[in-house]
Amino acid sequence: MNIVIFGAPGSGKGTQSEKLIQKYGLYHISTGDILRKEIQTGSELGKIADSYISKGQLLPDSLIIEILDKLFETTPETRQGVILDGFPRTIPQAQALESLFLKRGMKLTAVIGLEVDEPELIDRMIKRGQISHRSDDNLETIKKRLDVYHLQTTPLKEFYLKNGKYKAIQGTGSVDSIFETISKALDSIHRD
Ligand code: B4P
Repeated sequence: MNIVIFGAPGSGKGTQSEKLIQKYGLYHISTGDILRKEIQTGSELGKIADSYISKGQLLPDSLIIEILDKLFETTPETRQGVILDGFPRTIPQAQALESLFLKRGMKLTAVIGLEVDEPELIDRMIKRGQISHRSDDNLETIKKRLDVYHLQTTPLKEFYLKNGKYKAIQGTGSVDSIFETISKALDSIHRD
């Protein structure tokens, strides 16, 4: 199983991914986590990532695609199935994922689209910011991230609806009830 978990910032991609990796034994690839680790260690990549993340912008496609390609090349565990959390975020990234999978004989099972309205997204990220102190979880940057999401990331929904991979999931309610809905959707795809 190779899954993309898709949604606006704060829609619960990371939260649901944690549960999905436990149930399905998938390898978790969170581009946000990868970049935050680089920032923590103060690497060159971390410095570049910080300059985009703290402004609520996406990193350049070429850079993020190179990171992913290297990760697949050097991580044999990705062959057991992956959950991609935060990638792809643009059409060029989705096209790169297609060739990345093709090169390795992997197939995309489904795109789980977590759908949450904007006031709830803002509320969640503000709350998270109070605990995480993430440089991008403040109101000004959150608004910028939502603009970027509408402009650069939402076209992906159409992209994946067209190829029949997109499964819309209501992303509000308890974490467990959302997880149950996702599991049912995945189990029915797997049975077919
Ligand atoms: P990400 O790390 O992907 O950040 P995110 O979209 O904010 O997180 P997510 O949707 O996973 O939210 P979470 O589960 O934590 O990206 C950060 C930045 O990195 C991007 O803005 C960009 O700059 C850069 N980046 C990453 N990938 C990139 C790419 N491919 N290309 C270019 N740049 C890239 O949930 C949020 C909060 O809600 C949590 O506090 C959680 O506890 C809470 N929550 C979750 N589910 C809930 C529920 N059901 N009810 C109530 N609260 C809930």
